[in-house]
Amino acid sequence: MDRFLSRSPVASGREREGDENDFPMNKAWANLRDDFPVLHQQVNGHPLVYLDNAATSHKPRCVINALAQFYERDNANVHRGIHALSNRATAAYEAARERSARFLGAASAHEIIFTAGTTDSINLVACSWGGANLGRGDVILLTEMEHHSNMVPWQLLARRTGARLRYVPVLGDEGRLDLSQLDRVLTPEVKLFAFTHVSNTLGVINPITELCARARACGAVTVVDAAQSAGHLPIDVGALGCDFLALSGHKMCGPTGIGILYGRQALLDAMPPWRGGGSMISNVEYFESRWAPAPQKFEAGTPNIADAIALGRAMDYLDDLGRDAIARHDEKLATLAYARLKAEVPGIRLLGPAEHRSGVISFDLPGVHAHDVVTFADQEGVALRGGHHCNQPLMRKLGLASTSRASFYLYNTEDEIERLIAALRKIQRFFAG
Ligand code: 7TS
Repeated sequence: MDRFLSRSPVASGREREGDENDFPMNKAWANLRDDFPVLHQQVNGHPLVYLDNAATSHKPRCVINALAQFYERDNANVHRGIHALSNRATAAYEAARERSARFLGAASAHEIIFTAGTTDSINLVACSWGGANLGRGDVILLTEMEHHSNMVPWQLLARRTGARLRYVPVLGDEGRLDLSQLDRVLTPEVKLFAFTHVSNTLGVINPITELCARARACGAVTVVDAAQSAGHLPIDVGALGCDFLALSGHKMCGPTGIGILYGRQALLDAMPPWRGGGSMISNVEYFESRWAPAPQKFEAGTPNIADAIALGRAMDYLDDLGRDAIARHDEKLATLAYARLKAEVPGIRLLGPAEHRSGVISFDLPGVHAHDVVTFADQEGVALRGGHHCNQPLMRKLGLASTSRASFYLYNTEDEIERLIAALRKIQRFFAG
């Protein structure tokens, strides 16, 4: 826990109340579930227990209202009109960029590119930076726990450029990276090292500051996949020293269809555009064009204006709660769930570490397919995910076809762990009988 407390406070622009060691730590935590309209419903005759937050999170009313307000009051295209609504829309869109820069500790809003999400952000780096900088003999280093989104774009790039892929191994069910192998795999041919901050299957939190430092010492550019961490842990790209960082709004209380690529200014300035169209140019002739500076260079066409603005509101919401407090909440629930599942569900195989972990817990109930687990849990009102979680190579390495997964977030409670365990016990009794 101390590692969260030791980080520098998040620049939210708002004062937090209460003692750092209190939990919940400020007024915003009181009645927090009331902020999420979707949580208050029955599913199959039971109050909903939503434990599929690694797939997507729910949205607080302030984010939903931000969307409605934009369409009801300010709707216009950005960066082109000089009428009142267009000016308002442009100001709000660019304010969301500034907000995102503060949220991530970026040096300037010019380092924030709005994308459709993590997948889109990683493809941008692969196409633009990768296409311009990689060639035969170069190595792209990944880890064995990467989501397909942080694997397939690099495979496509390797095929195009002749670069090779290499992997940092994962150590067994506990899921930690085998850092003793880093010197062997992180060699001077490695031009880019892409790794996830938090695994969406293992719940393991990787030592990304160390990975960035090691990569930098070797001259490799770093890409951090923050899809599972940006709404859960404090992140400061300056302190971290990464070159690129990707996130999805929908996993951090924001809307779907919006995400961010943070990129270090010097790299963005040197990168070619990856998509052509309106808004990304400074001058167009019939046979050639010149580009606008970053970030516009990477945002061709009409952007996702309303969702970017609502994402900024989600960042306000998260920082009002305090990302360090959210991290402690996730870890507390996940550690408790891990211990109780192990003690109370006979034969369960749990993935990921027992503690110092994020809120994602994958497990295998021997003799019951993950899809059966999820279907039965749904009958009890408990929303889980079953499958390979876009981690097929990792699953194969662990000798599994699929797992069931419970993933916790800020609105989950200890009572919901009770409901999860009761559902799993019932499933076991059904399949035993
Ligand atoms: N990287 C990680 C670590 C992820 O967990 C995900 C989505 C992505 C990238 C892709 O994010 P997207 O928003 O672009 O789709 N993970 C999951 C999951 O675990 N269940 O559903 C989606």
